[in-house]
Amino acid sequence: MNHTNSDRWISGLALAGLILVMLAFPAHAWAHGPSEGGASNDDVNRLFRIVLWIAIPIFLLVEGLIVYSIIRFRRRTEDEMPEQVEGNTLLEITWTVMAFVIVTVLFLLTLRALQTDYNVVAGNEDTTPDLTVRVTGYMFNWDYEYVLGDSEETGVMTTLTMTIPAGKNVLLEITSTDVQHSFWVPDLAGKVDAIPGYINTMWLNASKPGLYTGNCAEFCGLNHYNMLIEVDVLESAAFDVWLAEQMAAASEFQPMGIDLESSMPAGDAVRGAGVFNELACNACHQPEENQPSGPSIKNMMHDALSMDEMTADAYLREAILMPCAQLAAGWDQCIMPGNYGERLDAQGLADLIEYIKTY
Ligand code: HEC
Ligand SMILES: [Cu+2]
Repeated sequence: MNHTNSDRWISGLALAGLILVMLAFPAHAWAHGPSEGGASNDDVNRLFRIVLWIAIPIFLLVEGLIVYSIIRFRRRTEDEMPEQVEGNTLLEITWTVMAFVIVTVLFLLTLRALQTDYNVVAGNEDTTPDLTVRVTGYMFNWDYEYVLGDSEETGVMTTLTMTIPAGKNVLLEITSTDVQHSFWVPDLAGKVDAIPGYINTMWLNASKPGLYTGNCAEFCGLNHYNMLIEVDVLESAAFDVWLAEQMAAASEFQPMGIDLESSMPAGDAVRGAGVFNELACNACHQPEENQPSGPSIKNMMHDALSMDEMTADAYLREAILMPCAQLAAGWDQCIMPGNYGERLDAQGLADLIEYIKTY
């Protein structure tokens, strides 16, 4: 019979295709595999390995029996019927009890891992963190505020990148100002939701310096895919230097607030481009038209020049410091963060405006 032969060819090709597809993606499959990045991850990894070692023999047993049965009991003649077996009480009780025992053991181990995860860094009784970072999610970014210990304000705030020391106990206090987000850096720790009006905590103790990346893990709007997380883990001494520099800069810093009146220094477009990235304005404003997250940066100057009652500079200044005061043409919702006045001084604002003008 010819068709069984071609059936074999088709299954063979399908299998080869599947293997090729699987070989093409291993980089993605492993990108967030178990890693050794941080202490709270160690518990998760331990749990993962235990489950893996329980699952491997079961997998081999089940697949082995399937393959054995396929070969041993295959149909040899057109009208052959296999022996009909109706139930086996002993076998059924055995596998029910075994499954129950396995699930119970995994449940208890998971419960233990959850507790060490959320209480304090594994094996450490100290409940005062070396550093606290207040993590605030908003569409579509994260702001980080640094606090020494659990209460000594530093005045340092960053966007885009969170910088922390290696080998120290860092407490994250995670919240959101708008909708629900989720903070997830797979190589450092598990996922913790960022919920408006509520603070969730997570302990980090990153073992190795390096740049760790993650993503908002809760669908939060059209630019959710681009709500990235970067954690820069520095050697403890390098972190102290970084923090001292940031604190010095923060103490000199004179935020604009909602000042729309005072005269401004001359701006510099190149520096402005840096500010635009640092404050992650580009998360919402790209050069492309018709983005759902914000007006194209290319249209800003056009919109600013078409204001009759104010100058282009005054319009851009107001649009940045008080985004809800008047919405850009075609927009009926204020989703731009309203706190840039706290993040910009007069020079930063002037630089930003100068940069927008280059489009
Ligand atoms: C969460 C997304 C988001 C972020 C982040 C954001 N914006 Fe906006 N921005 C908007 C939206 C939406 C509008 C239109 C509605 C409005 O005017 O508030 C807007 C409007 C503007 C306008 C007026 C544009 C026009 O064509 O009239 C300017 C200027 C502007 N943003 C600058 C900035 C700058 C500078 C930053 C960073 C410091 C920034 N935005 C960060 C979403 C964002
Ligand atoms: Cu989000």
